[in-house]
Amino acid sequence: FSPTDVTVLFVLGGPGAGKGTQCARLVRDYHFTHLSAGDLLRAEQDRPGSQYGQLIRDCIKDGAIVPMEVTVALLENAMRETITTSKNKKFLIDGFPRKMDQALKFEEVVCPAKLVLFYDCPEAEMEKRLLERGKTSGRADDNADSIRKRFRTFVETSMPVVDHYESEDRVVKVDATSTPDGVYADTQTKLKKVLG
Ligand code: UP5
Ligand code: MG
Repeated sequence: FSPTDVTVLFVLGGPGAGKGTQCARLVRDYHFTHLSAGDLLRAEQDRPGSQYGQLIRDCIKDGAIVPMEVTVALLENAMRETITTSKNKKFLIDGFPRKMDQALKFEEVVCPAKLVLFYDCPEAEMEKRLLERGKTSGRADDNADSIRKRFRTFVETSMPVVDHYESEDRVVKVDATSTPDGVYADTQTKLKKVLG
């Protein structure tokens, strides 16, 4: 596909900041296709015959970043499939890029992102949300030990990506502490200002 007629928004934020929750609302109202890198990795992990299953399982449990070749390929395939089957070319890429090498690679080989939506949330609030979700989510990383590791990776590895985009003036930052609908209202206001 041609990078020039594809629109990509990166949706970033710490673990449990509400990226998926907000993406669902944006999909409902603006006809984006939502691609969560974490969801794609979990699906690949469970795909019979995948050569990356164990690697992905280990990384997710440790809150570590899966090597970018795997994630970029999954995203690129999903985009290609969406464009072929539904003709939709507007994508929310959720939870990616979370390491500088991924950011540079994706924008080089797939396409540049139009902007970066960043959900800003204090750790204490994110931890509360994840522990609550962990009671029923079945996610291997919704436990105190994995959450601590996810937070560390976020601060050390993923925030520099946000700072990089911030320095290029490409970040729309939204406070993610209020209710889901409150955060969404703020998202809409800020996106409107930037995208019109
Ligand atoms: N909730 C949401 N919004 C709320 C609000 N405003 N008020 C109160 N509660 C709110 O929300 C989390 C929980 O909070 C839910 O129960 C929700 O109802 C509630 P959600 O919308 O799911 O938040 P989200 O930010 O999407 O949290 P998630 O857990 O998905 O974030 P992560 O970034 O940790 O997870 P992800 O799936 O993206 O990645 C998982 C792992 O995959 C990574 O740790 C890493 O190991 C691996 N990975 C890579 O290696 N490479 C990648 O590129 C991507 C992932
Ligand atoms: Mg998510």
